[in-house]
Amino acid sequence: MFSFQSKKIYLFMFLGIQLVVIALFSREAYKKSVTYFIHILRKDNASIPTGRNQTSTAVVANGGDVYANLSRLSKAHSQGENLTYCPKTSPLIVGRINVRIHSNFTMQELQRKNPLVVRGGRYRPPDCEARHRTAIIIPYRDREHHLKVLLYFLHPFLQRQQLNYGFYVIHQAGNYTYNKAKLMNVGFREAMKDEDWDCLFFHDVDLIPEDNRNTYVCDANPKHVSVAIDKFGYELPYNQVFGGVTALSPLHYLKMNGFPNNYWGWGGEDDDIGDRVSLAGMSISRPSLKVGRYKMIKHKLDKGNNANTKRFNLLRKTRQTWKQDGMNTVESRVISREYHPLYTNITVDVGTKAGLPPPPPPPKAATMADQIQHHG
Ligand code: NGS
Repeated sequence: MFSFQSKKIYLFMFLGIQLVVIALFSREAYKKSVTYFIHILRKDNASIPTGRNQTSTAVVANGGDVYANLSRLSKAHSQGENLTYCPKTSPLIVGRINVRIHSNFTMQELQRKNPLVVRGGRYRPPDCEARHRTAIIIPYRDREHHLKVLLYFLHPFLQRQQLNYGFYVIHQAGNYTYNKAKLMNVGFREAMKDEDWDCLFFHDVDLIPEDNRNTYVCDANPKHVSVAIDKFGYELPYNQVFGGVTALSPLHYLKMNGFPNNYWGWGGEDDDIGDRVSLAGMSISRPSLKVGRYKMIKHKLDKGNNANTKRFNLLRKTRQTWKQDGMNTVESRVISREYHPLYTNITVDVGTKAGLPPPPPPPKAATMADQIQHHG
């Protein structure tokens, strides 16, 4: 059937194909070994930050330990009162961080890992004057495990960025339906009493940042920070999203009259906040998907935080309501302010849909009869 000539052609074609396959394989192997060496070089770079004047960031190729070499900081000598400003880009910043969620450590151990954090969860770099003052505001109820994990990762993350920072946990008292946005209004008010913060990070307790180049400082516009969450395949779920982790300066915050107080239960309040940004004439800024990466700690639905069935109606009215409801109308009663070693805990009664309950009666002055009884 086949002539000798055509057999020869097939033989050459077969040999030709084999040669192409061999060439492709060896190219792949070559590529792999180059990538391997780059990886080793980068790893070395990341583990030894080279000094204060270095401006580029050290990249941990496959995710590094956020505590690596951090003890160097605690050994740094303070130069007294007149510190010079920290460099514009911290030389301690690493790139990708290995976030392995675990909580098999005690709070005391965590304190020992962060020896420069002082009462109330406050920190400032020991050897230079921070360029930025950032408050972390965490709305909270009954998520002890999450808080522990967040503190574990976020403290060293922020120290690497050479920030002056403070942690505020805003704890809703009682069992009434959760109101996250109102808690954030309280957080803003209470944090600003302490210090002239130039940036406030409103931070979900279950989101752990995975890239240290995601700097916790404010932009010229309100910033939506948690743009790439593992739960959403590290993509923005929709264009107007403004929940999770956001960063606003006090000026941004006041310009949009803070956050709404009337969203009780899950959902919608973050979309309302996003709308406020544009209604107040600002726009949303965002870090890149590469840097704004977060891991979400998995959890079951919270008790007392069912989906808010009124959220769609409320959202339709934001344009009419944002100036009448927000920071200018927030009513709450702070029950306690506790200064823990790694955070300040503010427990607050935010009331119910019907408003705040009447204040508790003042402690009764001891009557003469009580005093006589007391002295026996
Ligand atoms: C939207 C919600 C937001 C919520 C976002 C992501 O649909 O409040 O989903 O939710 N808006 C409304 O319901 C109007 S998540 O999947 O992270 O639980 O933040």
